[in-house]
Amino acid sequence: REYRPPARLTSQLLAARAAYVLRGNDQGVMTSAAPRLYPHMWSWDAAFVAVGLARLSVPRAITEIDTLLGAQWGDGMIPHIVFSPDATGYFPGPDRWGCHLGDVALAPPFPATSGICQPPVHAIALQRIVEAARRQGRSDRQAAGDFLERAWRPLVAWHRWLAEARDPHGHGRVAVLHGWESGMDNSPRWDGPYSRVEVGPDLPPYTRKDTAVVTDATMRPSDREYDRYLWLIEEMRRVRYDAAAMYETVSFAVEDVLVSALLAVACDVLADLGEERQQPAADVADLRGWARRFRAGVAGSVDPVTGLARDRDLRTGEWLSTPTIAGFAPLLCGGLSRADEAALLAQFEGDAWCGHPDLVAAVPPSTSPAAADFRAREYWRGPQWPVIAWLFHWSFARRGWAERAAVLREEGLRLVGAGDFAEYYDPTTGEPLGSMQQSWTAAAVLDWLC
Ligand code: 9YW
Repeated sequence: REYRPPARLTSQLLAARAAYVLRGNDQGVMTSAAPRLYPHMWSWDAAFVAVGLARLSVPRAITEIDTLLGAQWGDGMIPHIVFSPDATGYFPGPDRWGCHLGDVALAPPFPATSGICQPPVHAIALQRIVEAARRQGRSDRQAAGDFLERAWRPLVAWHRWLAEARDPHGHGRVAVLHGWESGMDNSPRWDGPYSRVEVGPDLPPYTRKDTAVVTDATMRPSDREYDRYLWLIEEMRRVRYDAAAMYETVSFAVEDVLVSALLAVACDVLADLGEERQQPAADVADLRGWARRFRAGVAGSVDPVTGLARDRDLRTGEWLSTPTIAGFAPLLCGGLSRADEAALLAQFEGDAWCGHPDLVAAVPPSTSPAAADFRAREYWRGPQWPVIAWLFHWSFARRGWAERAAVLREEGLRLVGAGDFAEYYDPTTGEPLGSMQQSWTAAAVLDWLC
């Protein structure tokens, strides 16, 4: 509790600094997720970055998503990392993934990519770009219209791939085959499934690079966790990233309730845009069908005792009920009865979550501060992530809960007010942690302030 937060910047200065961060991380046609720790493009970061960029330059926001879609795989998957040809400072890099080396049929030869995906928030970026363009002049509106035309098929293909390759039995929940696919790498949600991943004796040796940048190793996943992360990649490589084989064989396979909720929302957002802009009716019908299916899957995961949504381990069949922010997935996509939704909202705002008395800012921590698993400084095990606050803010606004959305914005700005644009924050002290000048943090702030 020693950290003493510096003074809050004015909104004007904070917005200017956020713009400066995105400018500084801009490599031309892609924005690094963070300057030193993550010198490449990450899939869901790119979508949030585009939301922020849309406030500065509609064409530049469009370029960001064009670059990402340029790396889409032949089956529709959008890879979780698009490697910058100009940067090397990240492990596992392209060679460890081995996707660009020729024997992975579906991967593009260039740019090099990873072989897994991340949460499908890209339709949100498209919608925000279209919306930002509406407030601009004719050329931006034209550019956004053309972009929608060109992004339509790739985005529908991406959602189709998630629905088919990652939910082949129609459970209404998307399977993730690596903790990284959830975007919440070492969340306690995954402790059970990871404990069942047995690292093979033939895991090729490796050297981490992240702990050279974030020198307080306790803020990052442990070496044991990394062994498992790398082992899963090994398993995927051995089946040449074939989606069906991966779903059957990779030793980590979990239905992710947050990703499922985001897919449901993203399908509706895209379908709304498609209807408005005369895209093919058959695509719109597919999107609506997936939205319904995944919304139902999310609602069906709710724990009758706690009211929180749950992930499900596909390898054991068991529901995973660790109380993390993912438990609030139904608030993003809807689908609960009014009473259940009201109870879940009360829980979100209550003293085990946003309203916990120890919190500096009332935005959702990644894990409940009231839970045994809570670690205030350990990555996805407790800290507050501004981008997650933004996501709930955006969803609440979309669902018509204007006052609640306004509170998340105000509290989110309190969290990031000193202008470090940290990756995550200690909820009990407000100390900025992980990487500074993180792009998606700056993007969230820009959207909030501009
Ligand atoms: C890593 C880039 C990414 C995010 C993830 C986050 C982290 C990468 O950084 O993962 O190597 O730890 O967990 O959600 O997209 O910001």
